[in-house]
Amino acid sequence: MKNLLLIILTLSFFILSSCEQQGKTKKAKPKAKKAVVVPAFNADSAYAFVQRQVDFGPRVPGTPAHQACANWLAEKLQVYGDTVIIQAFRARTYDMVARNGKNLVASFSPEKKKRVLLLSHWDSRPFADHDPDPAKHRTPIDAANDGASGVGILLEMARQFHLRQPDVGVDIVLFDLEDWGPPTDLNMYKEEYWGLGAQYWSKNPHVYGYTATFGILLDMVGAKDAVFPKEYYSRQYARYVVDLVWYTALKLGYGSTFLNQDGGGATDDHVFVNRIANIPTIDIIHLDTESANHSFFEHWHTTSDNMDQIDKKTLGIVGEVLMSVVYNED
Ligand code: AHN
Ligand code: ZN
Repeated sequence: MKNLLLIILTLSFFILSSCEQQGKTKKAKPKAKKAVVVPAFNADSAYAFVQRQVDFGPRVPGTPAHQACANWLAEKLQVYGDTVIIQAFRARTYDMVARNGKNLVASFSPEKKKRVLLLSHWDSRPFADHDPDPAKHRTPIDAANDGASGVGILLEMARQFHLRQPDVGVDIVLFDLEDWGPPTDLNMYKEEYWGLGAQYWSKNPHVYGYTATFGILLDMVGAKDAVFPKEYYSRQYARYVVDLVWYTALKLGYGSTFLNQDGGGATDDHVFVNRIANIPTIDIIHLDTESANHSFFEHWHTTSDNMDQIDKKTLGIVGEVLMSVVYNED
């Protein structure tokens, strides 16, 4: 009897101590950095996606070109994405007119809990209010860079996600009605007149209770020799995302495009995503202090924002950096 008790005690000691050992080794094991193969971003494909949008003509909400482009974008997203949601909404512009917009949402691995949000706007500004020719200040723009460039990059990324899913879940949201802010000459600037699609989505995300680990907005990411200083609101709201993206670019050899330099603020879609949806979101935006009257890319809100400004090399740099960021998440 005494012997049996001794055996039981000895056995349970070893069982317990081996359990503890297992637990210890598990805990002590450092989290190994995963070996990642990042698929190659195809800049020719991204360029073709930009061209295709511009070919519709200015995608101004309420026009046939806008409607036709929405159909084409939805079609592409349905091919590449696991789920697609078309979020139709109405929003009032500065002139008190209620307008119809459509945010387009494509989700990849929608079942995954950890998610990255990729953003751009697909509408075209109805007014070339910064054109050197005042006669053109109410002319709609091609918006090759201010709109189509970011969408082109995201469509190419969607194509890549479809070929090989990243470890993290991804949502691509193409916002509408970003660029219907009041023409400068009316002198009625207000933050809330911009980013109407982003404001709507941030208040009514495509999935109830939706959130993401972080978000990245692309705006004017296709011009020749584009530079991206660290935009002000991105630094305020999502410093670690700025650091992650700019460090990734530096490692890939793109430190002369993603400048290690603080930039001014842009009243862009990411401001609303940060404030209303509470998702830390940065804006990769072409800021240029040399531009006349504004601090954006040279041909911002002019009739020259057309295909002549689009450079495959810039699309390729931004695409490669973003692919690296997304495929390195787990
Ligand atoms: C302003 O800061 C007024 N506009 C930046 C947002 C924007 C317009 N991006 C492209 N077009
Ligand atoms: Zn614009």
